[in-house]
Amino acid sequence: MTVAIILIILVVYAMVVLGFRIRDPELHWNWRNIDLNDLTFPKNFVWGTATASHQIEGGCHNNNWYEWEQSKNENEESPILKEAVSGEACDHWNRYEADIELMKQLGVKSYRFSVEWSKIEPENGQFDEAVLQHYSEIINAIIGAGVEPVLTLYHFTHPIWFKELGGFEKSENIAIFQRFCERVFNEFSGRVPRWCTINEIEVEATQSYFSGTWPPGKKDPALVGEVIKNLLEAHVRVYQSLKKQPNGDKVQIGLVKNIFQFDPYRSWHLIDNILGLVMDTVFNSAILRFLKTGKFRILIPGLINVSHSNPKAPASNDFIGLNYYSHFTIKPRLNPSELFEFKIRSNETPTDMEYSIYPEGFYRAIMRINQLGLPIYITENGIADKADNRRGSFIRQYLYALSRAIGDGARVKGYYYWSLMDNFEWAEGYEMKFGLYEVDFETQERKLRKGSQVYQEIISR
Ligand code: IFM
Repeated sequence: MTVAIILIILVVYAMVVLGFRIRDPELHWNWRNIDLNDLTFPKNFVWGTATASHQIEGGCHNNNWYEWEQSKNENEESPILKEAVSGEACDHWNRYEADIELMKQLGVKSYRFSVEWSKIEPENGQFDEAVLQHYSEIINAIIGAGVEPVLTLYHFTHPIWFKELGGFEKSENIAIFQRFCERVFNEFSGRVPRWCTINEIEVEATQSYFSGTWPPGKKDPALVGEVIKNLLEAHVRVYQSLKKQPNGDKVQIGLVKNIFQFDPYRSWHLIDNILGLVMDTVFNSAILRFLKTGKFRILIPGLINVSHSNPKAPASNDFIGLNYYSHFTIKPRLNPSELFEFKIRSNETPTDMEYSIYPEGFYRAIMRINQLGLPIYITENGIADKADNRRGSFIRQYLYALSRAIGDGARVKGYYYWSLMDNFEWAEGYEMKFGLYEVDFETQERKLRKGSQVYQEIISR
């Protein structure tokens, strides 16, 4: 009996730990043997930078994040670090021309930005022509500067009226989102050659419905599954519909997927491995499987039980956008309200966010997403580094990893640094400095950071 139990434990251990290791092994390179100047990028490789409307524009007073920023919990605390509100942000709405000049100085040839649904459709079914005209002028200015516009239709924010209808918790609301996407597409598809439908489905669903740190601040794992399912379905329907609109066959449309690996804090530890595997299923593998096969399933007994299928999903991306920052190293916590924690290992270099610098993970993520068989754009990659003492080496190491992945067969067509300038970093408010340009939020002055010059240099080479 005892022998049988020990055997069962060993088999489970081997299946989980080894299975995990074999599928996506945690790489570590010996950086002393690596020549960081050994970079090769294909001809016509696209160098760019990225932003999102709520984080930079200012004046977003009608969306779910605006409401969230004004809210307080039962202890009268704001959900945002240092009680920040997005407010005027970088005032990009008015300063876009000067900001496009900054892109030219960097040497980037492409710019990924998002449009603000709550400004374009302030009431259900009512579109604001003046706002559409303003975006049209921004797009013209981008093109006029010799930069290619890449437009994201949904980057975490939606109008308050949409939230009140249940947002993406309800599948019947997908049609409303689709109507908004069609309207924007029909305005700009003649001038915008690449479109991202939805940004980081998995991040929004887990932050908003698992940790509860983003609006609507719920902690309900079942809703995590439901919202991921609805956002995936929304992507497929929007893709299918936009492809049938004028210019649909001429432009590229794709989803933006964030990959964070969930590596075990201790590689030998069964529980760390199981936790990593479960997190990876929700965050990565269930979504990648849907994109590849059209079948979606998450089953975590007692927490999430959701399934869906759409045979059109495998043919619903002209490219895939990959956002990559780092991995999380996970371990259990003996606390009934928080069963696990992410802990940076002592031998890793932290960023200002709660994760480390991990360029090998960038290589892993690219090789993993490459299995979809689609052209890849790195739609975001960057570091929060207020002291600017890691940004330069971050850029060198991550671009080395990218070049190596391309050398090993990954079909990466372009890279967008996150972000053009410091901006409103969601629950972290203005504390996280992701910008190539530092922003003084009192004076709105922008200044290129020293570490960012590495990006400028590599582009010019
Ligand atoms: O600022 C965010 C962005 O909105 C989505 N991807 C990650 C970035 C940095 O955290």
